[in-house]
Amino acid sequence: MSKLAIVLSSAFVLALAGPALAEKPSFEELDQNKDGSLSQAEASKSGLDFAKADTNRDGRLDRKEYEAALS
Ligand SMILES: [Ca+2]
Ligand SMILES: [Ca+2]
Repeated sequence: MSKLAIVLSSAFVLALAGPALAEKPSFEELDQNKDGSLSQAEASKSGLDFAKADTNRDGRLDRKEYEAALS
C-alpha cells in the first residue's frame, strides 16, 4: 500500500468516526434521577469539564448550562 493510500484511508476512517465520537449524551440520558438538573456524578459521563459548565456555580448543571457547554 502506498503512503498516499494509507493517508487517504485513515482520513476516511476519521471522517466516519469523528461525528460519532463527538456525539454527547442527551440531557435526559444523563439526568438519571429525573430531577431536571445534573449532579457532578451524572454529568461525569458526558466528559464535560463540570466546573466550566456550571456557570452559576450552584454545583448542578441545568439544561441551559449543559447545552451551552456542548456548543
Ligand atoms: Ca439529576
Ligand atoms: Ca449550575
